[in-house]
Formats: sequence, C-alpha cells, structure tokens
Amino acid sequence: MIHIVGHGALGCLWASYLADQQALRFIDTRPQSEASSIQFKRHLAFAHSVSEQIDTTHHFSCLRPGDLSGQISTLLLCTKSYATLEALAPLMPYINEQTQIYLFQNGLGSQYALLNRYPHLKFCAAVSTEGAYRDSDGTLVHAGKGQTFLGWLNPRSESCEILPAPQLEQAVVPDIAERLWRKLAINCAINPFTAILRCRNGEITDSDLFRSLWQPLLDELSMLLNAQGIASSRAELREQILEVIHKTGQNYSSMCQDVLRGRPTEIDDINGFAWQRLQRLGLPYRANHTLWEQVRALGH
Ligand code: KPL
Repeated sequence: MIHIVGHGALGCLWASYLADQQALRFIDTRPQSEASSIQFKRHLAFAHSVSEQIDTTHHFSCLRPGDLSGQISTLLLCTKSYATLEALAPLMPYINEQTQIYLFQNGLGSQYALLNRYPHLKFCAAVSTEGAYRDSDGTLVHAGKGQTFLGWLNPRSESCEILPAPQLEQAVVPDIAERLWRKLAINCAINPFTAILRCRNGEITDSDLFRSLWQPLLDELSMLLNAQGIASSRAELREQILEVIHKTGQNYSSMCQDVLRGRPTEIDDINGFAWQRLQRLGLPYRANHTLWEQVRALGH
C-alpha cells in the first residue's frame, strides 16, 4: 500500500500512474480538512497514439491521520516546500525506520529541515522534470513527459527503490544532492521572473527585469554551485538555464501558477535559500535578494 500526502498536480500525477500497480490512498494532514475522497480526470497533453489520448478518471480515498491503522511502508510527500514539517508531524505514530519517504519538493531547505528533525528516518529526494498542472476545471494535465531522479538525502548502504510506475521514467542516482542544487539554480533563474511578470517561462527573456538581473544572477548562481563543490562553469549553467526556458517555454512555472491562484509561493526555499546561503558564504547575493524581495512583495 502506498500513501500520498499532497493532492496538487504532482501528487495526483504519481497517484494516477502508481494506482495501476498498487493499492494507494491519500492522507490529508491539514487540521481543517474534511476531504474523504479525491477524484480527478487525467489528460495527456503529449499523447501520440489514439488510445493514449483517452482521458482517464481516477478516484482515491483520502484518510485523516487518525483513520490509519498500522505502519506506513511507502509515503510520497508531495506538499509545497513550506508545508512539509507540518504535514509529516501527525504521521509520526505510523512511520518508522523502515518507511521509505519520497520528497518531491521544489527548492532547497525543506528536505534538510526534515532530515535534521528526523535523522533516523529514510528520506529519498526526488528531482523531477515531469510537467503537470491542474486545469481551471480541475483536470490534471500531464503536459510533458520528463524524468525523475531518486536518491537518499543521507548516504545509506541499501539503494533507494524505484516507485512502481513504469510509465514514469525514473533512475536512482548517487548524486541527488548535486541534482537538487542544479535544479535550485534553474528555479532561481526562471520561477521568480514568471511570478513577477505573470507570464510563461518562454516569455521572461524579453523583459527589462530579466535583462537587468540576468548577468549578476548567473554570477551568483554559478558561485553558489561552485561553493558546494559542484563543477559548473558560468557558461555551462547559462546554457542549461536557457535550454530549460526553451524546452518549457509554453509552461507556466509552479510559482507563476501559485501567484495566479493567490496561493503562497515557494520563494523562501528558492531565491530566499540562495541569497541567504550566498550571504553566509560572503559572496554577492543582490540579484537573488532582489527577486526574493519582489516576489514577497506580491503578498502571497
Ligand atoms: O521546475 C519548474 C517549475 O515550474 O517549478 C520549471 C523547471 C521552471 C518548469 O516550469
């Protein structure tokens, strides 16, 4: 049995594929929540064959922590980064050292906050490029086929397990921390611009805001990666970021979607994390700070 906390786009995406192979339930750990089931339609935006184009309907039960009996063996934590500690706390009676906890958060900070709070638990971090969003009518759109890298946050002797969802490409990697840092740099260079400008990823490069911050931002992000021992030249990072902007040009980033829906953003775990770390290292941090401040000023 697999349990998932968080029924945003990513949680629903994984649920819809995992349920083909295993029994699955959502858990809602929010104090006010009363949802007892979760139902949605999944649409494949990239399907090529006619059979793949059929939208599918998915229905899951959603439990409160008090409804659980027995230990949780596999848990996917698909909440926003700022909600992870609160989401996991009520599940502690049902989690032990054997539970595999998969973390699907954007940015950095929340993963290590969990590890510091619960150093005895098995945390497997995921870095995913699957494109998914909830449409205005609640339809889950699987917008782009990506890849998900999995790896332990703290080194362990046994390998962390691939999730039973063969249609979602996965790989276990030894360097998940490096991938988290590289993804952080990409999110720092895309998400805040899309949130401030309320535009698609592909539209940011035409803006004065992007033009004024792009060079110092690149300097800061490549210094940040190098300070972590990650060999990434400024030119290489520049190419990587521009490639993601190009490939996801039609997407609204997760942060832009949050702003458009009036929800809190993950800015503290993205540019907020970056400028604080740079400041602590005695490195320049102005561009990340400016973007963090401007997204905070949006009031979400
Ligand atoms: O990860 C993303 C996000 O939206 O959070 C990017 C890579 C920017 C794709 O939209």
